[in-house]
Amino acid sequence: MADAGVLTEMYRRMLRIRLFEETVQAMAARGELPGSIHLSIGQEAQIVGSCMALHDGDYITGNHRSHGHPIGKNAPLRGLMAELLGRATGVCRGKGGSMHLADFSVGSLGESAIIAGGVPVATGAALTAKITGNERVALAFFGDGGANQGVLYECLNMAAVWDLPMIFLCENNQYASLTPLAEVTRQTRIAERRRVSGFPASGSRTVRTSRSSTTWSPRRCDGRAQGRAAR
Ligand SMILES: Cc1ncc(C[n+]2csc(CCOP(=O)(O)OP(=O)(O)O)c2C)c(N)n1
Ligand SMILES: [Mg+2]
Repeated sequence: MADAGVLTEMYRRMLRIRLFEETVQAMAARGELPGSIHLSIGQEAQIVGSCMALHDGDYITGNHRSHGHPIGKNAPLRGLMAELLGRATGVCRGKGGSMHLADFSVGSLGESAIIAGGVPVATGAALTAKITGNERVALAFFGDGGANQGVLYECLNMAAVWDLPMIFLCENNQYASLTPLAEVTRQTRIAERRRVSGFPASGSRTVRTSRSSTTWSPRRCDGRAQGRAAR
C-alpha cells in the first residue's frame, strides 16, 4: 500500500482529470469548443497510476482521447484548456486543439488523431533516451482498437531488439468507438500480443477507480479489463 501522501496525490490528479473532462463536456455541449472531443472519463485511475509510476522528466504519448494524460503528469490545466479553445496561450499555441495536445514541460510529447500514431513517437523518444543515456523512460498509451495497428508491432519489435526503456500501455475499454473488441480480434487479451516480439511482461499493478457515473469499467495496466464496459 502506498503511503497516504501518494494516495492523496493520486486522488487529486484523478479528480482534476474528471473535473477537467466534465467541464470540457459541458463546454462542447454549449458549442464553445472548436472541433470534436473525446473524453477519458472513467479511465482516470490507469492514467494516474501509470503516470505517477514515472519520473517527472519521462516521456508520454497519447491518442485521440488524451486530455487526461498530461494532467496525470501534473500539467497545469490553464494551458491545456487554452489549447482546446484554440488560444495562443495554449500549450501548442492553439494550433493543436483537443486531439493534438502536447505539453513538453511535463514530458507529454503529444496525442495523435491517428490511432496508435503516438507509439512510434514514444519509441523514438525511448531510442533517444538510450542513445543519450538521459535515463528517461517513454510510455505510449494506445487503445484496444489501436492495438490492431501494424505500427504497434514494428515498435514492439524495435523496442525489444534494441532493449529500449519503453512501456506500451493499452487502455482496453473493450470498444474501438462502437465496435466491440471481440468482433475484430481472436486475441482479446491484448497483453499477450507482446509475445510476437519477445517483449517482457509488465508485472502490472491493478489500479481501481470508482464506477459511479463513469462510462467505462476499471482496467488493469496490462490491458486486461476487470469488468465489462458499462453501457
Ligand atoms: C489509423 C486510424 N484509423 C481509424 C481511425 C478512426 N478512429 C477514430 S477513434 C477509433 C477507435 C479507437 O479505438 P481505441 O483505440 O480502442 O480507443 P478508444 O476510443 O476506445 O479509447 C477509430 C477507428 C483513426 N483515427 N485512425
Ligand atoms: Mg477502446
